[in-house]
Amino acid sequence: MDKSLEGFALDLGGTKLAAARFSKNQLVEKAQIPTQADAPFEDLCAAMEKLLANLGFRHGDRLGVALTGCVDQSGLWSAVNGETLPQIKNIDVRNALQLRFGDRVSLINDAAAAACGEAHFGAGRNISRFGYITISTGVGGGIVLDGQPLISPNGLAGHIGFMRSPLGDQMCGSGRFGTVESVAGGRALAAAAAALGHEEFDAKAIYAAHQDGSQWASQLITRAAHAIAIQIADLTSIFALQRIAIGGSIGLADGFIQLITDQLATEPTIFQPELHPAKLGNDSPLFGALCVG
Ligand code: ADP
Ligand code: BMX
Repeated sequence: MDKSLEGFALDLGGTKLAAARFSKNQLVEKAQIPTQADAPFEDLCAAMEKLLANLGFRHGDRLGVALTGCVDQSGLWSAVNGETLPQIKNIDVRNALQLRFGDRVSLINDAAAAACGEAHFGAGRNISRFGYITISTGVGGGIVLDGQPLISPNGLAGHIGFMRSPLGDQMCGSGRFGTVESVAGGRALAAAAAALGHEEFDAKAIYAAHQDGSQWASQLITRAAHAIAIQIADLTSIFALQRIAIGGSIGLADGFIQLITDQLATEPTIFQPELHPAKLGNDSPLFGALCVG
């Protein structure tokens, strides 16, 4: 793994598209726009190109790309939750991005990238059994054992949002019923609010309502944190994780980690790893995208 940070990175999530320029191991410049989630791949590429151009990218520069969804070893990209990016199914993303940006493009799942970023530059430094969970548009994750990310040829390894939750009661856009993502992801929170008659609330607004003392919003947010706490204990039983970093805009929202901590405290101690906020904040996928591949 190349752990020096020199070049450019992109992070395409279900809600935002971020780009950054790195120099001498530092993030020196960043730009961000909303993800056009319903747009065809060509439009997403055009948005990436524009963001990168504004940061001074030139064809052939080093570029690490983190993508929400599954990227397999042949460079095919598919959304696992088809409701997040409806147009992204079996897209030959490696060839397309290499044609557009040059040969020095590498690809990785966004949450796996964030896990690597945190493992090498953030909350997971010097931790041999480390996990990362993002609670964002969806719920994603990465496991890094002795510095090595858990990856698979089909790109699915680490897609922990698609674990079942005992709190799940909805169909997920992945086709699995009752996933953690269908309880705690931002899209799921907005759908649950709409089902309660609060159609105009996205997850950010639900969180603000929770902080303002709204009971329905607090119930949704507490349930999401509970689902994540159960998931953390499950993951710890499999991987004996010592520390988990929490990221994503919901995960990093003020007080959310405390809600997870409160629920995790009801589990036997052996299933309770240390919880930390992602030290790189929302930039973890950008750091990780550039330090792998
Ligand atoms: P992405 O999924 O594109 O990586 P984010 O990590 O920003 O992007 O997650 C997007 C989700 O987080 C959306 O559902 C959005 O409503 C929600 N969100 C954004 N800001 C906040 C906030 N301050 N508090 C709680 N939720 C937020
Ligand atoms: C979903 C899945 C993962 C991703 C995770 C977090 C899709 C489109 N995405 O579980 O690949 O890592 O969300 O992604 O199936 P984000 O969009 O919330 O940042």
